[in-house]
Amino acid sequence: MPDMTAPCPASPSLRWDIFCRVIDNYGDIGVCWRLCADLAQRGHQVRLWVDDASALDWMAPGARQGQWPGVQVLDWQQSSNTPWLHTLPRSDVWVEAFGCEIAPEFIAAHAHSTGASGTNGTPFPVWINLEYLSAEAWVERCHGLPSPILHGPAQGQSKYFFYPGFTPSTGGLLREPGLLERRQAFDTAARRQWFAQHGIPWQGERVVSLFCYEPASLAATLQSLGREPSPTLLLITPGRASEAVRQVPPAMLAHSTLRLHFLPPLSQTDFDHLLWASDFNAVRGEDSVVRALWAGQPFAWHIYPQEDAAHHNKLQAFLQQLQAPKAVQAFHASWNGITPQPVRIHGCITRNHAWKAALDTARSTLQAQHDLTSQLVEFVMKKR
Ligand code: TRH
Repeated sequence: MPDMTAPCPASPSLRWDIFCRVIDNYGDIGVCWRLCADLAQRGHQVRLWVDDASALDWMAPGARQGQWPGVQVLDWQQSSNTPWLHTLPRSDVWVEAFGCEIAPEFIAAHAHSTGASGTNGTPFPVWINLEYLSAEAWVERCHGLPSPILHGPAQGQSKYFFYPGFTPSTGGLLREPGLLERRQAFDTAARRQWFAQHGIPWQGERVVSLFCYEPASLAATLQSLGREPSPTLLLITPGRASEAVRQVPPAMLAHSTLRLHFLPPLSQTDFDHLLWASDFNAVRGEDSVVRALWAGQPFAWHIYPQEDAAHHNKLQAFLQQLQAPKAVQAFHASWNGITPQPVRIHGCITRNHAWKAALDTARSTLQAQHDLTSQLVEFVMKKR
């Protein structure tokens, strides 16, 4: 049986242009950066065009200064600087992340050097529209579909929809080579050392990390946790999670067994370590939920809310995919404000053996599938 945890068979080094517009929060740049770093680690050359790279200063220190071999971070504005674009080496792949649109000047500059149909002897780049992650059934139907370009300098070409997902018929999940081995090697000693390095006052108690928006049942959940006889250290990420905790009425946390510790922003590498070092992870959005899966600890997901409540189906599909026990489903419904159920932390945050078992099974299945970057490279090679 082939080793599916390894990247797909060796492929030539390609040059990639990855486009990212930061809408809000950190998921757009977080996912794009992980993809860039993963591609570079596999020997590809990547240019990341982004309209707001500021989060990279803590997420990937040195990235903006060009200290990550294989990745160049470029200002989105420059992607319409036609004279300068003509001086750049031609790329093999374009990735538009999450529906952001490449500047027409960029497309025109490329079409000029390759010919829209590759008639100058160099193929037009494979053009990928990288979509958001969902476990819903329609993802399998839409993954890989072409979308013909009907107008403009790239007329006659196609973009391809590439959907991350949880089944072999989707684009898979980001999982860089060696991740699971590094996770496994993060033992008790490494955990203790990581806490010490980061000035985290761990006294051997249960550790819960908190990365969320403003969960409907945050106050009630923290109150319940604080009433447990066994103590908990809550590690709170900066920004919205910290603000939300600060809004919890102090009386609800009085005489509590919960200790609060506010964290500074961590690099993506250390964010992973946080998830590995915690017994339970409350995560949010797209990237951190995948990292929580790979971390292997029970978790709760605060899904990114959409105006039309489309996230309700998305959450349900995700929990079904993982075969989440009833108690976990109920916790998610209250955490995400979908139902005003009373909060029950048992079965999800505490006494969560069934949830852990379900996640172990799901993770083994996911590990046996090719990761997103391997699949993306394979897809591009087929389309070239
Ligand atoms: O920040 P998010 O809520 O991003 C969201 C979601 O992805 C959502 O689906 C998307 O539509 C919206 O953005 C536009 O959650 P996410 O996706 O987990 O991204 C957070 C990133 O920040 C992730 O890569 C982990 C990283 N991170 C760190 O590197 N260090 C930190 O200290 C923290 C708290 C996060």
